[in-house]
Amino acid sequence: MSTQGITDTIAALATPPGEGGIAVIRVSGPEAVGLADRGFRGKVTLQQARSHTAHVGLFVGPGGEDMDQIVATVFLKPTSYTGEDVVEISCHGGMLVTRRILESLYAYGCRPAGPGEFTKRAFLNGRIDLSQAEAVADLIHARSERSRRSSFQHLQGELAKKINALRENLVKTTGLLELELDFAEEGLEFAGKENVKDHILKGIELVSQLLETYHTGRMLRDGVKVVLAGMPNVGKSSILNALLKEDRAIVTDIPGTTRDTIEESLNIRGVQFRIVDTAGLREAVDRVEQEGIRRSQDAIRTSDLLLLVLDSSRSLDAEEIHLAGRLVEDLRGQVQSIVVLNKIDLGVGMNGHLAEKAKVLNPRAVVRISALTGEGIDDLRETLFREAILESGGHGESGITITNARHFHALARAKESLNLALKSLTDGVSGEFIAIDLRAALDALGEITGAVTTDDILNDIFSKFCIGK
Ligand SMILES: Nc1nc2c(ncn2[C@@H]2O[C@H](COP(=O)(O)OP(=O)(O)OP(=O)(O)O)[C@@H](O)[C@H]2O)c(=O)[nH]1
Ligand SMILES: [Mg+2]
Repeated sequence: MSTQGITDTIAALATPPGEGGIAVIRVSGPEAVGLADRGFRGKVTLQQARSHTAHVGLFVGPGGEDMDQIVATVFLKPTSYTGEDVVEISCHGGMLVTRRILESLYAYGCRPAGPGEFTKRAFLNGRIDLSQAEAVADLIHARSERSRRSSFQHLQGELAKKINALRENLVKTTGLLELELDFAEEGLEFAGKENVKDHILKGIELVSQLLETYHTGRMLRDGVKVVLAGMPNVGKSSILNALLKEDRAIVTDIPGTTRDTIEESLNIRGVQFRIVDTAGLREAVDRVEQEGIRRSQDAIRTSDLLLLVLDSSRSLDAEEIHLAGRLVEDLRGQVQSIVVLNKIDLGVGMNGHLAEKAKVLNPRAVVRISALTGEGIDDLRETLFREAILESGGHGESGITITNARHFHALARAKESLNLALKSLTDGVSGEFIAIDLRAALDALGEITGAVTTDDILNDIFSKFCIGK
């Protein structure tokens, strides 16, 4: 696959639509310089311009009318973003200005770019590999510092480097195995069983390490889902509000105030959290509440971290204790949890029984707070941060993290094939079959960087981009 045959020149707004100081329109393709030049009036023509130079001038439409004063920056192939000739037109950032300039470019012979088409061309021209192309989208969408850092690392080609090194090793091993097959009659051995085994084992280890980072990686990308759960009136909504520092959820002293789940995002020291407030758990009094509680249970099951909130100031009746006990039973070992003892401003009541029960959950931490006075809220934030990142196998700053589902599934297939190869090897199966499994692993790994790819994969990836990227 290559851009041979790409003859059209594309144009699109690269900055967000709307009003701003400046906007940038990107033009890329074999005719980029010539077509942009048709609207450009400056001291030199863009065709005379050297690569990586910027030129002030006017932009005029096909009817000769002035549109705006612009700066045109010329990047000649191959050292441009797309690997093709590129002109970036910086104009004033108005909806109408950008629209008129774009329309003129279309009139001059450019075609409107599709979603992700610039980045797709960069990939097809070998400027970046597929994992880097995807990192462009992830970087743009990064909402937390950690996620930005991880995407940037992929953009720098760190993941590709690891995958390529592994592929090279496996290619060599597979090559030797296949060579051996050609000389089977002579009984020659090139690969050496131990050597092959060694390479496969190393491959499995690396792939497993990468796979393990996915849970944390996904949390970094989408945010850590933290669910506030507990009996009615214990102060779940108050805690949500205290964490957000705003009056987001309705708080009253009527048990059963929260009906529907509420989700809000919160950034703690660069980590994105999705905090979910839920309806208090009890035998529901009406159908609305019943549905609310069903949603609470769904949220609890799918949480990354559960905050089990208890009212530390009062003792519970038998039914409440029974329900809490059931929740604790249901959750045992399923979800990581933190026990939050709320309302400490009221003094400690007789709720020891439940706190005792909650120990079955083997909570990562017990935090004492007052959502009313704010005492302990900072401690709760710190605990959230620590548990979510440091304790969940979270990674140092330098380790590579898998954040992309496509990469995860490709790695999982590679691991499966490597395991099959290992089994065949230990079972003494013919090298032919081992080579087939290794080839399958290589293909799966190659999908990550785009060394092996199909139009379907590419379309799927780039259709998720916005236009202009
Ligand atoms: N004294 C004191 N009162 C609190 C504290 N936190 C919450 N409350 C009060 O407890 C009552 C219930 O608070 P909510 O936040 O609505 O409780 P909830 O758990 O969301 O209740 P449901 O939505 O009914 O499940 C309200 O009157 C709050 O003002 C606290 O730390 N100290
Ligand atoms: Mg509530």
